[in-house]
Amino acid sequence: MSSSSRCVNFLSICIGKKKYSGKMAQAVMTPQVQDAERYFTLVSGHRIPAVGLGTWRSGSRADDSVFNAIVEAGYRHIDTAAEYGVHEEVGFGLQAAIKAGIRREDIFVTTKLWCSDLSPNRVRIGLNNALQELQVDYLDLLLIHWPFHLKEGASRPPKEGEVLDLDMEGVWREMEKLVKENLVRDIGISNFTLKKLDNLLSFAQTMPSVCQMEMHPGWRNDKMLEACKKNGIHVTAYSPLGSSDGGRDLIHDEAVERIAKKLNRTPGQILVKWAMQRGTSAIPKSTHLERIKENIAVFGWEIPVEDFEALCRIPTQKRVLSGEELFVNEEAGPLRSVADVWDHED
Ligand code: NDP
Ligand code: 1BO
Repeated sequence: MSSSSRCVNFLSICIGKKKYSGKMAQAVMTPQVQDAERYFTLVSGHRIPAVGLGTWRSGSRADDSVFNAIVEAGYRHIDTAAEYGVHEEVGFGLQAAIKAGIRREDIFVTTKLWCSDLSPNRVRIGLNNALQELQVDYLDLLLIHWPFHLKEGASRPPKEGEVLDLDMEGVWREMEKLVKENLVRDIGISNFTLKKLDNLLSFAQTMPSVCQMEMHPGWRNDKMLEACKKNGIHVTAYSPLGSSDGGRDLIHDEAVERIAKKLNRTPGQILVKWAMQRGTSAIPKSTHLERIKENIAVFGWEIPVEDFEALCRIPTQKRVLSGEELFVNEEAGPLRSVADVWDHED
């Protein structure tokens, strides 16, 4: 949305001892016009905003980032995870935004079950912790963060015996119950392979609505995108700018920079828009207000086909997040290599 399509009020909100201040952006375009571009519809019938705020590595700035993203920049989707250690900060930001007048039902909150909660008897505990820390009484989307079961407090990389058997069917059944009880509106997956997706679909009674995967022009991950599309599963692109991990500097990629200059946009906007034009939502992370605003200024324009295709031809396809540090134990296994993590599909 361009700044000319907004009217602005200044506001100041107190949550506990902290004051949240900002300029409140209010859309003045008709809702129908905004919605067509701003949302994707999930298999459940619910809608997911096309752009969300990532919170990995946001640390103590997560509360201000969330508040500013919602109130000042117009975001309606916040992506977080128990493992990011920022649930409480995200909760403060959400509460401040709600106090500022944004309705809870207009904000899409995604979080993820960490690997130590991936057993049937831990799913509800993980959910309850998330609800309490985020100060919400339901989640819009609960994802399996990574499809591996780790012992509580597992080392990185895991020691022998710290990667446990995973009862995926049992875990999914428990997640399905959370949907029936209206504690979670949609359930989904992340970091899955074709093999793991096929297995899940063989027993799922409630379809995964969303699959979150690393996706950017440096790791297109076309196979998973196609498989998800075929099964009606919406894909969210994580690390759409090339990752907080400093892994792939797409912001300074020659093709991205050239196209940004040609279209009079920023590299960040080109990368987010590329994700959207592939039919995926994207969750760029930033703790800087100007970048938060920049990354969502992606509506009302398109990347022309030839430039979109040039971005799809960027060579050196490589994951940034391989999962090696999290799950691989070369000597003891059960995952002895990155190839094992991804079922030898890359
Ligand atoms: P991103 O691809 O979003 O990149 C974030 C990095 O880019 C940060 O260093 C940020 O710095 C910088 N940045 C942000 N905007 C701009 C801009 N406009 N111009 C230049 N630099 C910019 O990385 P993430 O890996 O964080 O992915 C996004 C989100 O996806 C995560 O935060 C998390 O919520 C989710 N995720 C999910 C995973 C999963 O396993 N399901 C795995 C990884 C991520 P700064 O903050 O200083 O602006
Ligand atoms: C440690 C978790 C990886 C980012 O989602």
